[in-house]
Amino acid sequence: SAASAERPPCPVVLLTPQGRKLDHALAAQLAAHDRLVLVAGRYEGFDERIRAHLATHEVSIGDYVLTGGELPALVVADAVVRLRPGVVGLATATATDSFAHGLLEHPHYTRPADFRGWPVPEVLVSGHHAEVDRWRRRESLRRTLARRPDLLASADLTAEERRWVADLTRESEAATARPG
Ligand code: 4GS
Repeated sequence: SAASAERPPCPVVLLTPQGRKLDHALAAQLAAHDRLVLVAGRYEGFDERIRAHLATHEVSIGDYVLTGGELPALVVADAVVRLRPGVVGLATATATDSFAHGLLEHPHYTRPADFRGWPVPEVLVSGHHAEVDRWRRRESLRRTLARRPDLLASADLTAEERRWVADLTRESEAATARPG
């Protein structure tokens, strides 16, 4: 019998600069399905009948032009597959990472605690886990405010985090206004 009679419908994604820009929300939506068809074109666009009758999604990985849709297909596959259970070591690693909670990641440090005289921030070697968590959330907000303030508008922040954003905004405004 026809495959369509045996399996639930699955997304059929055309990779094209004309599509919706890939983001975490779209990756998560695609990851909710057990199957995914990615359609990559080369040189010209797609036959309009593929777009009109077969595609369920048109997705772009960014506003630039490549020679084919294969790399965009791999980008979508990678972003989607890592959201599937068991693919990334800890289930929490993907739940706590950057775009899952709508903010940029805080800085990361490894060892040694001093490299060429550049120290790891003291709080991170203190062993105070609650303080480390606070530092990370604050640095995540600092980075998001500096580089992607647009993300803060839709981020889901606690009252304390909103206070930090207000403080950090004042700090950076003071730094900009300061002469010299
Ligand atoms: C993209 C992109 C892309 C467009 C494929 C010109 C060959 C090419 N696909 N996101 N024809 N950016 N596709 O550049 O998805």
